[in-house]
Amino acid sequence: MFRDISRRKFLAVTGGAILGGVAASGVPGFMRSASARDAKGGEPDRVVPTFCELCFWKCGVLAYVKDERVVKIEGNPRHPLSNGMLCPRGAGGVGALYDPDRLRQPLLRVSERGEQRWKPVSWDEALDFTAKRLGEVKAKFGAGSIVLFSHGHGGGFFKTLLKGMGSGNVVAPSYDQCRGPRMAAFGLTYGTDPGAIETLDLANAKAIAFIGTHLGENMHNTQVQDVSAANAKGATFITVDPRFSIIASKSKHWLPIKPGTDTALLLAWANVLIGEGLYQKDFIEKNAVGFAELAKHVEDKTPEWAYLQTGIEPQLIRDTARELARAAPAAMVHPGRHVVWYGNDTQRSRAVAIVNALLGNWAKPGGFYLPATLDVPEYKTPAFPPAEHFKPAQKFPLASSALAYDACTATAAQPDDASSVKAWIAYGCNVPLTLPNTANVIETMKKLELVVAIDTMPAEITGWADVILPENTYLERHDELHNPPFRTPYVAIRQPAVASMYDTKPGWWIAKQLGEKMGLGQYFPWKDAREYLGSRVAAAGLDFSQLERDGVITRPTASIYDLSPELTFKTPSKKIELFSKALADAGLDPLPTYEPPEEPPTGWFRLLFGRAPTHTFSRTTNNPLLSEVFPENELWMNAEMAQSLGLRAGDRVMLENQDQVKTGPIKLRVTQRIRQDCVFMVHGFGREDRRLTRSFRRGAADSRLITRVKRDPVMGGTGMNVNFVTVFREA
Ligand SMILES: Nc1nc2c(c(=O)[nH]1)N[C@H]1C(S)=C(S)[C@@H](COP(=O)(O)OP(=O)(O)OC[C@H]3O[C@@H](n4cnc5c(=O)[nH]c(N)nc54)[C@H](O)[C@@H]3O)O[C@H]1N2
Ligand SMILES: Nc1nc2c(c(=O)[nH]1)N[C@H]1C(S)=C(S)[C@@H](COP(=O)(O)OP(=O)(O)OC[C@H]3O[C@@H](n4cnc5c(=O)[nH]c(N)nc54)[C@H](O)[C@@H]3O)O[C@H]1N2
Ligand code: SF4
Ligand SMILES: [Mo]
Repeated sequence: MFRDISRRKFLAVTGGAILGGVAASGVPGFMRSASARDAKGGEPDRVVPTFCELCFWKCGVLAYVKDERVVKIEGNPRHPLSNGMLCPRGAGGVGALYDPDRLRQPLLRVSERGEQRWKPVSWDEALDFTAKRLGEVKAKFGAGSIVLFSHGHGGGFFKTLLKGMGSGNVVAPSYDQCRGPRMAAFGLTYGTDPGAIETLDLANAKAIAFIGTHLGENMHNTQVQDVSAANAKGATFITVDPRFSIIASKSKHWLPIKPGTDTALLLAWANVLIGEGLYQKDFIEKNAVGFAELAKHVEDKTPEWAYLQTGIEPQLIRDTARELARAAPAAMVHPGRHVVWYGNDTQRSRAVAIVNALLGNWAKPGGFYLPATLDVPEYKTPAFPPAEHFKPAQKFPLASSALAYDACTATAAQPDDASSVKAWIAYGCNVPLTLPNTANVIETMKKLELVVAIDTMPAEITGWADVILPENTYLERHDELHNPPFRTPYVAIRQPAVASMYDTKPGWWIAKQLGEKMGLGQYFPWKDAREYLGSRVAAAGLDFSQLERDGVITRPTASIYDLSPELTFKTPSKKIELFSKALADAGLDPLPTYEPPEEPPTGWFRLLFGRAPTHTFSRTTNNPLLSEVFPENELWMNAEMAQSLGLRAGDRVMLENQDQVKTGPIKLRVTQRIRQDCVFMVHGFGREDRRLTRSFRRGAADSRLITRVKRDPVMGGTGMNVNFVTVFREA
């Protein structure tokens, strides 16, 4: 199958880079692969610059094409996110293109949902069906009954379609199952969130504390490069994690915290910084409100108090706080990204924001920098009709948008209730594995009038869809421009390296066709994506042919720091709000309070989960190249616990949670690198679609065991680290 790319070579390069990286530079994993000539034994016919979709960081890549096949992918040296390097997943993008299990043509269900019987149809038939059914649902239940679950860059075209229909229900698990609490917390404290490409000056930081956030497993390319640079310059890392993560292995201090107690640690750090007068006094005086209230609030949150909660020795709490203070303002507590852990997550993220404020690192080298954007005007289209919404069962005062979890709950509401959800459109979002409690999501989907899936692969979501619209992969399509706020302002283009394989189509084309069939053509007035992109780029005064040639256009940044003593923030007080009046007004704690987590009963473990360097959720678990490097997930268990349960490394074990949900088998990894009270697995495995020949039933799915969530009272995030499991050998 891989007649062009040598699989062995890929394994040698990626595997070597991960391990070599760990050993040498400390932070694992990207690869600067061999030259094009090495890869294929000859010059490529062309090299097409585009950007990656193996995760959502969107690094610039160069696709080497020979005989109309992509033979290799490298980092685009011009692109400021990749700087010529990719993470192993990005390099494995060829595997996404040539996965023989890909969806190949539009499919219509011919039986009950869940029976997985399909009939291949023409695009015309699939699109007619979808447009007609969406129209019927809208006519009967209103536009507010239609929801779009979206993840991935092409989702924008479907958002336009949804808004054109009059629905405001764009939901994203990357919000309420991911970084929502951080967005709320930094919004409340600083008036702005660090953003999708976090505005962290990691490379210049002299001390960085990582609260859980497991860079190294979390392979966001630019950040891994920046942290490697900081490491090379001798920065001090402090990692707070119940598990000895890759970044913990590169840290001066590993704080193996009791899960769910981080807010106690952060308050104790604030106690030390304030109590010992180590905070940036002048910065706080000129730039923050609520210091007196904060000082009083943390007065009794001593390291001795925190020790009883966290299990971290008081002296270590003091030492690490002092170490951060010594490096300040070039010191930070990394704000993390996936922060929906225990329900009180916005408050924990507020504590992170507050400790950063005490370090005085806003707009300072080695702290949070001020990004810039290369602005590209929008394509002019008519205004959308007023947006209708479904009615969530519970309202959250500071949720920035409709929530994915609520969309699922609202689907299960009364069948005749006009405010409940009736149709799901899923774009690049594998809802049954992505929302907590797979079995519940599946039961919910049975109640829907319509499920539409736009995907590249068979997946749990496509298995339940009425119609499957197969998108081509990122290497075969144009897409929306990418110009996020960043230290280097830039605009990047995604463009096809090779023609579409099979009978697959780009997302922009699918959305435009549906729009036209639904009488919403005015929102897609352009002929094709190239015309759309070209006209936007020209309106920005940029050269489109340069963008097509280089893949990216950058502008120098004036300055990403502001060293003036007094800054202005986008909060109501125009200052950093240590004490949050907005939270007080909403009846919530204006200063972060610590809630002790529920303890696992004796004999039970807390279930934790995270990433592996070579995979992105369920996106890559079937990828022929990446699945060979990391074929299945394992269950991490502390060695003493394994011994007391009579379990051995490599055993196939089953897991059962507090609600008698069982899953597995999964291979046991016995290690000293995790606390005794928890177990850990990588998310994205335990696939249940038989069409996935490489990942079907390999490993286990955390999502099935997450039958309980604890909602964040501020923004509605679903804290998912609140499930307990027992572990036993497979019968
Ligand atoms: N249990 C559990 N749940 C989690 C997490 C966890 O760790 N554990 N993590 C949470 C986090 S942090 C996030 S951000 C969310 C992410 O979860 P999702 O929003 O669901 O994102 P993915 O899992 O990446 O989506 C995968 C789907 O996109 C498809 N896909 C891949 N490429 C393309 C493409 O080019 N076009 C289209 N149309 N489809 C494509 C894949 O085939 C797959 O079906 O999950 C959250 N949910
Ligand atoms: N390779 C790869 N990289 C990715 C992704 C991917 O799928 N694959 N996904 C991307 C996305 S969308 C996101 S959101 C990020 C997610 O990556 P991060 O934001 O880094 O995610 P976390 O949930 O912080 O990371 C899980 C870590 O938290 C630890 N942990 C669990 N409970 C606790 C606790 O109570 N306290 C503390 N201190 N630590 C705890 C776990 O042991 C684990 O090491 O990764 C991004 N990068
Ligand atoms: S971090 Fe890796 S997977 Fe994500 S966009 Fe960059 S190269 Fe692709
Ligand atoms: Mo995420």
